[in-house]
Amino acid sequence: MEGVDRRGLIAGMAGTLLPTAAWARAGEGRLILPFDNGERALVRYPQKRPLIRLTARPPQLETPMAVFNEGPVTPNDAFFVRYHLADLPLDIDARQFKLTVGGHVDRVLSLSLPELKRDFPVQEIVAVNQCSGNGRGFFEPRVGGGQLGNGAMGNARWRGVPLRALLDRAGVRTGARQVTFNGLDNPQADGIPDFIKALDIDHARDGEVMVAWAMNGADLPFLNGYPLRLVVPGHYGTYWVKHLNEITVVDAAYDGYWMKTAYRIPDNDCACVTPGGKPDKTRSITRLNVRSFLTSHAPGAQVAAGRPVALSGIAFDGGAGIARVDISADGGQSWQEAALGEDLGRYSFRAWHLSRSLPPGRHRIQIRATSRSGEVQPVEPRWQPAGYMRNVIETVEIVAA
Ligand SMILES: Nc1nc2c(c(=O)[nH]1)N[C@H]1C(S)=C(S)[C@@H](COP(=O)(O)O)O[C@H]1N2
Ligand SMILES: [Mo]
Repeated sequence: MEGVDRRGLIAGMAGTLLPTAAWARAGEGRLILPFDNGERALVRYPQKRPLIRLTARPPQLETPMAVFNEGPVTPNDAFFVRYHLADLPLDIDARQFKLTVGGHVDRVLSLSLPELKRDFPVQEIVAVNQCSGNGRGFFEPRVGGGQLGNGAMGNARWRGVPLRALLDRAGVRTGARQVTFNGLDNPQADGIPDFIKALDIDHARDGEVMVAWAMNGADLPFLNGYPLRLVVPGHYGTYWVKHLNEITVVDAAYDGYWMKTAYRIPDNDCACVTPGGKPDKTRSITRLNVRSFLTSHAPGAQVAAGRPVALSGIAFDGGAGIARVDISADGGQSWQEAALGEDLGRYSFRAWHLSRSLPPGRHRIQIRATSRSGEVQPVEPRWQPAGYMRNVIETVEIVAA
């Protein structure tokens, strides 16, 4: 599937640090500096522009930070890609495809794509899909797993059917506890179990969780789950099952590997432990915490001193919505409130802008978002062994001359 392999080129460049040059070349599809996380190869996959390659089998692609400066909605061809199982479907016949809804229900549904699109209410929601491990590569001390920069996130307008409508049509029987979701990718011979996720029945029926077939007005890109994926607004990407073809209502808590063993976080208020430590008790990961980024300037960017600099970026949280974004240019000693852009809904990226001039010298720009529920980004990074849920106040150093 992979069209471009620039490993040789990257190997030749190893060790060089060219922040602004790398940034400039990002558009040409050669090198990228994903915000302090080293240079990486860009590769081109079907329906995608060149993206940062994390792994090839299965494909895992990260979005270059510069893309988030194009606007609060992430273009389909730049949206990140994450898979666990190398045995993913390589071609799907939309005419043969069926979605089944079964298990603890009165009647099993088996729906073709035209039936799904025709026989149920249609709904749209703008929501952020972010991988639990987004920013894992910045954890100190280092943790195992994909060393992601901050590009394993994206925001899109999803269109589909509310899951509740499907469950109602199937008729959920009393005693139902959870709903499980399985897609067309298969378990691996080396023992990695099938990727199946579960939501509590009340969550599954909240009217917001949806089975989506379109993203930003087009069919889902193949690598983002064609022809159907689950959209779980405000929740980490792990629940957003791709190539979704099996929905099963169960009358017990589902205890498959991807719920019981993987995607667990420390069961305490901060979902964190002392760096290097181990939690005594864990729970399943759920909602996104509040985060924000500067997208207008890459680390090391040069700006004119003493003249207004247009700083801008994005903020989001797990569904309360963004109340405010504050910017510091002195490493967190003083803060100035930024203006917020258009509100596309409480699950969406929210753009922010601030114009300010900087005296000559190096400036540590910090971005701090506060949600409408009062959640604010921490000054010190929180640590956990799986490297999930990074949301420390990010710092980007820029140079005014
Ligand atoms: N079928 C399937 N769906 C999946 C996964 C997977 O491995 N297989 N990974 C999940 C994880 S962990 C994330 S972060 C999101 C990423 O969505 P994307 O690839 O569309 O960006 O897909 C989720 N859905
Ligand atoms: Mo993920």
